[in-house]
Amino acid sequence: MLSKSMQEALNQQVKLEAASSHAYLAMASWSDIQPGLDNVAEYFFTQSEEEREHMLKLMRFINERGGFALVPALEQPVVTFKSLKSMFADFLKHEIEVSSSINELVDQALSEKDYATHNFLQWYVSEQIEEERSARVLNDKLEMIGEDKSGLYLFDRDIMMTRQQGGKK
Ligand code: OFO
Repeated sequence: MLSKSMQEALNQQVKLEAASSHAYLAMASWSDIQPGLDNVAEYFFTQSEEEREHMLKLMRFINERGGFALVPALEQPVVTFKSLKSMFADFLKHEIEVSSSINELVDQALSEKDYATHNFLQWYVSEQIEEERSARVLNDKLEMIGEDKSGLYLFDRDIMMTRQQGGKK
């Protein structure tokens, strides 16, 4: 059984995962209307769906453990970006924030001796390591490419491989 405070904290994470899904959906749509970024758009559409799955997984856990998972209200995310580089910088920043939020949940689970939640959260800990890694790799690549058009062409062509290398389909 979840404590009231654990339940509230997990519901906050539900909201953060939903907000991530929304933010990445906006990145997908913006990329979709830029010339030559079809695969970047696909990358963020997929990423957005994945964040929704993270949200659902949390909601099911909260309900299974005797809590009540709340569907969160969401604000409109940032929908336009000044460049591809700035969008990817936001992506990394966002993932770092999510990781730190997961770490706080792990802390709370430990301090409440809630080992079931602690165990459940380990999946998110591993997932965040992977997601931060992908976001860092992509930011590093963009840094190297700079304004080089053929580099950007290859970046778009190969972006889905970044997911596969991280074990994602
Ligand atoms: Fe939910 O996995 Fe990243 O944010």
